[in-house]
Amino acid sequence: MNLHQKLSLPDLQNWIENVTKLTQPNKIYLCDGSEAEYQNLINEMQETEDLIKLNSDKYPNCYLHRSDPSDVARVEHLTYICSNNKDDAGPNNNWMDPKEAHSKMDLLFKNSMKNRTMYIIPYCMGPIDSPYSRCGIEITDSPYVVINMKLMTRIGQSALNRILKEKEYVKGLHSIGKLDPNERFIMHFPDELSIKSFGSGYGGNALLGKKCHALRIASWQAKNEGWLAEHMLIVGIEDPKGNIKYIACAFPSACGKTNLAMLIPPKSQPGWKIWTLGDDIAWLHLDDSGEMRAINPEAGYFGVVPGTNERTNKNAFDMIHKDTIYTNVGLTEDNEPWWENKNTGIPTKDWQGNIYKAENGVAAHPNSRFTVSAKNNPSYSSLAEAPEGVPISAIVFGGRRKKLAPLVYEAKNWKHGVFIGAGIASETTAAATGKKGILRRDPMAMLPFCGYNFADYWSHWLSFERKTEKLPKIFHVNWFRQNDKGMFLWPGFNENLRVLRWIIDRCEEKIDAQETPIGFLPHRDDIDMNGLDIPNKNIDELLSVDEKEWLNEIQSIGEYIQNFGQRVPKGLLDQFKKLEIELSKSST
Ligand code: GTP
Ligand code: SPV
Ligand code: MN
Repeated sequence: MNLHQKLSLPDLQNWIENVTKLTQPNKIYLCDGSEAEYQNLINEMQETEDLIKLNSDKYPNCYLHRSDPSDVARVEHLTYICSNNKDDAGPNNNWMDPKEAHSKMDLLFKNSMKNRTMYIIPYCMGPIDSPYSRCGIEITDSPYVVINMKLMTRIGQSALNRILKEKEYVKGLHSIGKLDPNERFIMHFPDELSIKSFGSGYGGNALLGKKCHALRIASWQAKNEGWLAEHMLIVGIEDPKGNIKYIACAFPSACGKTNLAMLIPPKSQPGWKIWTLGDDIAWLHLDDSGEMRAINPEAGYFGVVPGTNERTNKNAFDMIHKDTIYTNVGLTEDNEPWWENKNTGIPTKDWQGNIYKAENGVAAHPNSRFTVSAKNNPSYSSLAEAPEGVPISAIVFGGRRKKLAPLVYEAKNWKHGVFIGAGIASETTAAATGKKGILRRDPMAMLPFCGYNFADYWSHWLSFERKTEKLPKIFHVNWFRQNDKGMFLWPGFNENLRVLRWIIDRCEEKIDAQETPIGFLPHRDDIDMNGLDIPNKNIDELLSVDEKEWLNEIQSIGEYIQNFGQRVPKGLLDQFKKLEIELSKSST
């Protein structure tokens, strides 16, 4: 069969033909998703030095990719939502008129694949037989993208079969161009279900199934169809009796999702187990009975490397010792990957391949990443491929905040929970270019990823209360509180299970809590501190609410949401007013 016959959908054939004419590739290759194809690409990329083979005794089937030094993170200022109607994109997005955006992009794509192979990657986001899954096709000139998509999604013939049957799929066009930051744009066309990305080979900018499709485009589809596409991990927590509860947690980029999703219970918590469903994205649907269920649209992890070690995240540490693509880490003399806080080995080369000198800074880029199939995770859940997903008992929001936000608190009801999500603030991290450590509002951890106007997004969240009485409870956590010396007050990582246990106890209505204006906080004795050596004053600080500071916080949230004007739902403004009144009363 020739390519035309294999892609037997007129719309798909036309698109491929148009892209071919525009980009002028040397060769066209339709990916079948096989292991042999993966291995061939790996071999070719070693020849072109796009990949370096790592020490095969200690890191079998592992490779290092070094990206262009100017292309190491997402570029929020170059990412656009090109809705037909500007107001649909909202103040939370950069917007460009779709016609203008297409002509700008097509100029860049003109002849961009000359002397290159054009890869066609059919992919499925979600279990291949799930009614909740959605497909797409990414066209790219980057073999690095192909091998990453192979690990991160389900690519190849089965996805193509589903596309030919459903006739609806997201069209993603990608070229690395010249990797010139001045010719780099990530454009989304939600009304057309299409994406055009040029000039970057970095994960979130180039693996179009991930943030571009599964969040920006999918969030818009979800709004129109009554579901949610969220920047959330999904995890199952098994108690010593064998009961498993599932929760979904939204934390901003590089704020602990991967770590929480594969936590190993500390020794002092015998009998508890953690099962990973997903570490970055959740698609949430109400089933026929009104229960909220989640699937993970992805099939692999694109995780932050620095900080991963035996103590912080042993599952990830073990998992990335085989079948892993590393991007932008350092190297040891023995050709082993090295990163900050690996706690073993000595780096000799930095992430750009230069001789490593401590005085020049880090060996691994702070946003260096691993790509690995979820199947390699020791805590991979047997329900991760279940077409019907898993029932969600709690939604947990979080952020990276040195001050103010307690370790954990619970929303009083759904509306209040939506307000808490809308008010998330977090310190910026290396996952995006720009200044780090700046506190910014990041509603539902979706600021860089919501494909439409936040005001409409909040209305959509609120609408779920009218659809079902079985909604999950909503919580907020903060693992990142510091004392005045800059030390973390909470040990975090595996010890976070203690907080998850409180959350589950609350969901099961096993314990009561202290009511405060910002929500329900744990009674000190209800968080199991057995085996932890934390000064009482730290615990008091972690579980306290400074009402004066909170009044300032709520007013700043109020100012933020009012930037979204007339479209902000009344339900959210009411929450703001109620809280402002309550806090003004109690803080005077
Ligand atoms: P994205 O992949 O960018 O969406 O990030 P993520 O939310 O999955 O974050 P990840 O789990 O990779 O953690 C990011 C950084 O935070 C890593 O350097 C971790 O070591 C660190 N981290 C994660 N959990 C904790 C915690 O509980 N406490 C502290 N102090 N640091 C943490
Ligand atoms: C994030 O930045 O939230 C990530 C990495 O998960 S990326 O895929 O680049 O978006
Ligand atoms: Mn993420």
